Amino acid sequence: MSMYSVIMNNIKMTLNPKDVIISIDRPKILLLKKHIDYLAKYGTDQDDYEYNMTEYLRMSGIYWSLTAMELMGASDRMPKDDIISFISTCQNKESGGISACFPHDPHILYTLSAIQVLTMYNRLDAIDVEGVVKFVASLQQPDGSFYGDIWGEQDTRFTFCAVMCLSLLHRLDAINVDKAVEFVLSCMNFDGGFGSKPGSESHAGLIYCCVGTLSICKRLDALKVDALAWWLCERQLPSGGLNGRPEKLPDLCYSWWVISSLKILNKMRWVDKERLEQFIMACQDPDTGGFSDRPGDITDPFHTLFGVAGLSLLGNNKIKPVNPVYCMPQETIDRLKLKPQML
Ligand code: GRG
Repeated sequence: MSMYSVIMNNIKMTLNPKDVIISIDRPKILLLKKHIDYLAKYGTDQDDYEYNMTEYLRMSGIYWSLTAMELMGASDRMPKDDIISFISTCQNKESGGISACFPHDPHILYTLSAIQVLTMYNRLDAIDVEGVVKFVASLQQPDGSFYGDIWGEQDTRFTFCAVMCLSLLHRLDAINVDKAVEFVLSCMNFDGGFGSKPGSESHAGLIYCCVGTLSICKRLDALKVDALAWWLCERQLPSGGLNGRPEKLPDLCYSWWVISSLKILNKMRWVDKERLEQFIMACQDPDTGGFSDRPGDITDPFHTLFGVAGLSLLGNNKIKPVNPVYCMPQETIDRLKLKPQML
């Protein structure tokens, strides 16, 4: 590509980025009760098509719903006893790992979700905690990285899951933390961002995972803070929404991945909070309740958590404070006396 086309493309992107237009009839205020009713009802019809098609991520689904409900002060609307006994059935007796749903294979992501849920309920006694520690530690590789499960996919997401999970259990001593940090730093790019493995493109979701890992391991000193925060705030589009990397459409979930990272870096003032709040509000469905990825799309518990948690970071006083590293209520993190590093 000639220098002329590079410059022309840059001008085109600046003047006309991929984005959405928010129509004037989209919601502008928080529909709290609608969201509580939506999550309370979600999963009660076990014949529902969508419910059955999402079995492979059930454990994370419970984490997304429960966390959103906790933040909205309505966790009593969730079936606590059923959730706790469901989690017990998902722990694999040999490996100690936890699956999304019995009889799926255990995976570090669902193991983390289960630990987050049991921590919020203060019910770690419902599982074999030593088994979980053994499972997570068994996934660390000689280069410090983590596999997600026995099949060997390597990704910075799994490092974050391992570190967050063990820190919630106060068992970071079970892994080589210095090596885990070394692997994360080997994924840092020239733009200050991080990808899934060394040399992979920077992506806001993975930046959250790497910044979160470094925060828990108290190694934020290793970041190129200004370059990284600049890349993150450039994710905001004229609609106010954020994308996850250049030339992509905005998606509500980046209101979490980007804003939590900026919060940890103490650079939230680098985005336009009012326009972001307007975008998040526009992603609510006034009929069904819940939030969607973009205004007018179908809602789901994943985007509902990140809508609620994003608004919490923006300081909405109808929602409880969320911890930007753990994506759990700040009161839970305080109860555990955890102090992730913040700049
Ligand atoms: C405790 C909140 C919490 C998370 C656990 C698994 C994990 C740790 C974090 C996932 C971070 C991540 C990679 C988020 C991105 C999710 C997403 C919308 C991916 C879509 O990627 P593309 O490339 O989408 O399909 P874009 O937006 O780039 O078009």
